Amino acid sequence: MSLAEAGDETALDEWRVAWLGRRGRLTAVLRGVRDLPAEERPRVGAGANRLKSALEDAVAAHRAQLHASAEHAKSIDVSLPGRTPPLGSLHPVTLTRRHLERTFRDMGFDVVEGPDVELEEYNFDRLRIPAGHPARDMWDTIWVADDAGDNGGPRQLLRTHTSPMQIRYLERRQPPIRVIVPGTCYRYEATDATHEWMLTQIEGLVIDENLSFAHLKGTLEAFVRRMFGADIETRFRCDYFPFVEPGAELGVRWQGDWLEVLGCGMVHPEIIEDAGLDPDRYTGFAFGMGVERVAMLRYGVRDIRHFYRNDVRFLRQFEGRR
Ligand code: YSA
Repeated sequence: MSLAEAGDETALDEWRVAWLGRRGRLTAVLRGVRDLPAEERPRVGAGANRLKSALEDAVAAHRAQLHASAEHAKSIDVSLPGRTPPLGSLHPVTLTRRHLERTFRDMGFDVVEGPDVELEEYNFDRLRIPAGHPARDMWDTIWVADDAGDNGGPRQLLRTHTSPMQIRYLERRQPPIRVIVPGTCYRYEATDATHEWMLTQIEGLVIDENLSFAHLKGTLEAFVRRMFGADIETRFRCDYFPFVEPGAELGVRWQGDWLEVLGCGMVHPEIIEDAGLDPDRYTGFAFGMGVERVAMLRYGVRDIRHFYRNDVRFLRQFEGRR
């Protein structure tokens, strides 16, 4: 073993004794000096003594080094808990959207998504809202400036609701249909405690034979109870949307008042017919729900504008929630 290989005090002492101890190798050399011819004794004696003091210095230095690393090891408390790296958490609207999706999945719905940038045709015309129709005023629109539109091509916009996906889905699928479409929508409107210009909706579409308004009511009431518990108070009121007949809104009791959560209705027979289906055979219902409104109910948030203000003091309250 070399001196550098002596990893602890015991090994270091073994090395020291082997070289410098009473029976050590260097000690033997020193003892042998007296047996040498007289003219060689001074040279060999002086050399061996120099070597002895160099080895003693090396042993002392090595010992100091061993002590220093032992002290260092003592200063690390390996039993202390580690430092937790800061973790992000899910936004309350994402948490709510995922919860809603799970609830509808459990009720047998498929989940699909559609484009945020939509054609005017799908957002309005094919939902029976032609240009100039007063119902267009219900959805103040953010238009996408684009050459095609300006040159007479199809006009594009940021979808004002998720309902255009009803048309897109009907283009591809045959009944029975039971689907929800979550997604972001955009409206050119002033904000207040219950209105944002950017909002998340979940569209629902169900088409089959023999469906009536009773199925719509039963499905939405079952959903609301799953989501908020059996004691939640709900009300349906008549509402108008050009793509349904009849139309309704569903409100839930919230902080002593009613909060509108969704618009809904029986899919208009013309929309069923435009999809190439026989409206005497197929009927259906649809709904469009505001996810931020549901999140307000779920977490007791009184002002919708908190959600997108990005104030970490607000967002931190949802850490660790599911
Ligand atoms: C109606 C009938 C159907 O068969 C299918 C869908 C619909 C809903 C329709 N497309 C629609 O958008 N209706 S709505 O303008 O009343 O919005 C639906 C829901 O989105 C509202 O009930 C509300 O919960 C939410 N919402 C609307 N505008 C909002 C908003 N949430 C936050 N900020 C806004 N500005």
